[in-house]
Amino acid sequence: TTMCSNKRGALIVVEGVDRSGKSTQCKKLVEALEQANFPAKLMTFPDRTTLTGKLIDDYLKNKDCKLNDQAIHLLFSANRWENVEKMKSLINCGVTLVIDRYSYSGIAFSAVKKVMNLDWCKQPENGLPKPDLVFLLTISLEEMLTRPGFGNERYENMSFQNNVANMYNSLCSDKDNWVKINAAGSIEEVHKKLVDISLNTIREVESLPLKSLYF
Ligand code: 2DT
Ligand code: MG
Repeated sequence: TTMCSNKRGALIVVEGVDRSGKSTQCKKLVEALEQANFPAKLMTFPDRTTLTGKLIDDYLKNKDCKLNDQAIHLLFSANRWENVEKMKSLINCGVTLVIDRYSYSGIAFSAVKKVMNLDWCKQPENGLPKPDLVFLLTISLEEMLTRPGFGNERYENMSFQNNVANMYNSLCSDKDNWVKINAAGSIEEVHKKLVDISLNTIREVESLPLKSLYF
C-alpha cells in the first residue's frame, strides 16, 4: 500500500535452549530498534493463539492429546506457515521482525527425538521466509543449572535441553547468517551485542529481496 516504506525490514531470529534469555532479549531488542527509529515487531513461535497453536499448547502442557512425533512436528511447521503472509507484509512494509524461536527450534527439538531423521525434519521448513540473521544464545550446562528452575512443560528437562544445545551447534556450523552469542554475560551486555549486530543487518538488507529457506 501507499503506507509502505520502500525499504524492507529485516527478519531476525533468536534461538537457544530454555532459560538462555531469548524472551527477555527479544523484547529489549524490539524496544531498542524502535527507539533508534526502526519500526520493529516481536513475534513468538509457537504462536499459541491460532488453531494449530492451541493444539501445540495442549501438547506442550502434556494435556490428554494423542499427537505422535511426526504430527506435532508438522503442526509446529504449519504454525509458521499460517503466519507467512503476515510476516511478509510487515517486512515488506519496512518492519523488522524479531522472532523468538523459528524453524531451527522446529528442527532441533524434533531431530533429537531420533524418531525422524534430520532431513525429514527440515523438509516442511523449505520455502518459509529465510532469516537475515539468526542469533544463537549459548549457555554452558553449568550456567543452565544456576538459572531458575524449569517449568512443567514437555522438553523442560536438562538432558533434553543438552541434546538440543548440541543439535543447535551442528545446525549453526558454516552458516554465515548465524551469530553465536555467549548468553552468560549480563542482560545489558548481551543486549548491546544484539542491537549493534541487528542495526548492521537492517541496513545491509534494506534493499535486498527477502529469501526463502532452502535446506
Ligand atoms: P517456548 O518455551 O519458547 O514457549 O517453546 N518447539 C518450538 C518445538 O518443538 N518446535 C518448534 O517449531 C518450536 C517453535 C521448544 C515451547 C517449546 O516448543 C518447542 C520449546
Ligand atoms: Mg519454555
